[in-house]
Amino acid sequence: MRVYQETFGELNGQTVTAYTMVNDHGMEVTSLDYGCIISKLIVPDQHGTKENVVLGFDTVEEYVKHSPYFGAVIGRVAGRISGAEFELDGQVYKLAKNDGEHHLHGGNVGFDKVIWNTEVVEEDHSVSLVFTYLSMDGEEGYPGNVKLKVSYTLTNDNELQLAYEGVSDQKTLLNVTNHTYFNLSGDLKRDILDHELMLKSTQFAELDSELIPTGELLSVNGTSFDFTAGRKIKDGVEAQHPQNLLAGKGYDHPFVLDENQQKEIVLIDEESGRTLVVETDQPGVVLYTGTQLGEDFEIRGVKSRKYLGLCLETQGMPDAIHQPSFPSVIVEKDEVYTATTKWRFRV
Ligand code: G6D
Repeated sequence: MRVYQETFGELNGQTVTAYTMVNDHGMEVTSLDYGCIISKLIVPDQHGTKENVVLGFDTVEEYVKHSPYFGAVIGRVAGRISGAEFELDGQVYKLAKNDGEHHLHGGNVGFDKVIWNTEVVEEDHSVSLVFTYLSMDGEEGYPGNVKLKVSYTLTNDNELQLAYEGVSDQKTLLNVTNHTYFNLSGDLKRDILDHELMLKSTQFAELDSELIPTGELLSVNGTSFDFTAGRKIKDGVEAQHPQNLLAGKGYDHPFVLDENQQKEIVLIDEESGRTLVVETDQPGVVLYTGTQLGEDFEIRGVKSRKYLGLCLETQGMPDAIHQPSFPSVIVEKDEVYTATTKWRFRV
């Protein structure tokens, strides 16, 4: 196991550093202190060929100009908050409207757009990057001074553990995730339409035309949203289900996980033989199939396009602050918020 770091670029006069963790079995993870962005994740295919399986760039400028949250930590609140405001104890908090009339992914300068302090921790059988950041009271409209810690730990079992922790000096909201776009084909050789996904989820959140949850949970039974026995992503592109059409011919939906930490999410690319197993302690996962990816830029020489990557954003349910039936994203004063997700790669 080893870690090395190098200067990646500069942002507003601040140096951006890239940290690369390498294990003994061909897995490498590169993360930036800018947005805790996972910019590269290299794993072998069934023939031992080591290739990158995430969407990312090699310059800060490209992230600033083009990135739809590639690889980034998302917060204070992942997903949309309808009307870009919420009420806590009779006080209304107004947030940035960075998605039409709504608030998305923590606002204009969310966790994905700040530079985090970084510490490297080396153990016998793992290496970790520990990112910390103090989000000040009123930042992006949210209450409370919040101390955040994000840890990425690479093991020799080809597993990356993502752990989030937050403590606020006032009651506030927290729902943190990572917005990595996966593409298991390797170096973006193909899109993700032939990836097969297995998801232990029998319900998903119905969205309205502005991608805001209506509060209704729909059954997956007999639909293109039923991944319980495995299903190719392209099914949701070709389906006529109103919710697939509404998501731009694909998926952009929160799924309620029926189980946690029981191999609840498995993504397979048959041609490369790569498998990703995701386990989490979070109640939900947003499956986003890159239906809004722009076509006006390249990603390491590959023209960006719809379906070039998919996100498995393990998290609380979007707009939970406005949906009493969803698990709460309210964090009390001095309460320790924690969330953990593991990505295990196999061939
Ligand atoms: C679009 O609706 C989608 C979001 O789910 C995604 O996170 C974002 O693009 C990058 O707004």
